[in-house]
Amino acid sequence: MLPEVPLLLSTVTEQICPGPLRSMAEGATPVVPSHELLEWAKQDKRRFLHAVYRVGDLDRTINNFVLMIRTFKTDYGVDKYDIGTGFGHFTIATQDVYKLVEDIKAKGGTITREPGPVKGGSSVIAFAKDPDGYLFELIQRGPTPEPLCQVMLRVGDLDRAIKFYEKALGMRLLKKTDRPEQKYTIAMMGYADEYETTVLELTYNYGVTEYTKGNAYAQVAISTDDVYKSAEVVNLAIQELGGKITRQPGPIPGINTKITSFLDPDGWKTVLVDNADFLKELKANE
Ligand SMILES: N[C@@H](CCC(=O)N[C@@H](CS)C(=O)NCC(=O)O)C(=O)O
Repeated sequence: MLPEVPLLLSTVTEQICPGPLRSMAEGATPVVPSHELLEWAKQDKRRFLHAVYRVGDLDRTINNFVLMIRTFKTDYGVDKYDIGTGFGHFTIATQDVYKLVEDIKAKGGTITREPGPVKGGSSVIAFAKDPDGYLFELIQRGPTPEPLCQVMLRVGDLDRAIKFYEKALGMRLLKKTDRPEQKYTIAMMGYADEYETTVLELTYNYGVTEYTKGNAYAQVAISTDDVYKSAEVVNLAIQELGGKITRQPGPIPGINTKITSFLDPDGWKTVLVDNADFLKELKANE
């Protein structure tokens, strides 16, 4: 059993998973037929482990956090990052958005959208901006084991993105919401009910097919029991839908945690991390 630790937000100023950039898993001839590989990805022990984003001043970020987020990783000497137009926000669930907004204001934080029902829907939301310019959506919900409940990324082709995450990562389309008045559609992708786990919130704005990535937001990390097999599955999805393997499966030198990483067809990065190695890292850091 994996421990029920909430998804972590990691702030970094360097690529934690450097590796040679190759166009795809070179020479990866699947030894298992592709339909079995795709099925295996759905059965694999997958969960969101953390999201990584870069900040200009780690102490400032930690001091500014009044939210339930654990941050780690250290600094690099860069004090400003470009968030780009594609990254949307991290969503934090709280039982009382109004109170959280008051707390953030009292501590000098910036609220960019006052609490109230989302336009075109009923969930009560607000938005806060952190010192690096990252937006945090605050959403009112009952108690949850995963307070960091959504990572919102904008995509240029929603059907392609849904197919990609289903195939490459064995995720399920948990919910699709179209808001024609607001001219956007969102797809919630994940491994379990969106009220129980962190999900990817993929947003398509009508007619917008390109966004800038900037260099601030980095990636989400997802667990797997087998990074090698995972890379073969990802490769199948890449061949059909686009994307790129950015790190071949294998241990990170010095740490020995096995990972593989890739970009989706929109250029968003995911790192798959070996379950047992990740638990070893957690224990070592206790
Ligand atoms: N054009 C928006 C589409 C996504 C969107 O509007 N999301 C909702 C939350 S699901 C929102 O931010 N609503 C703002 C509001 O209700 O004030 C974007 O790209 O951020």
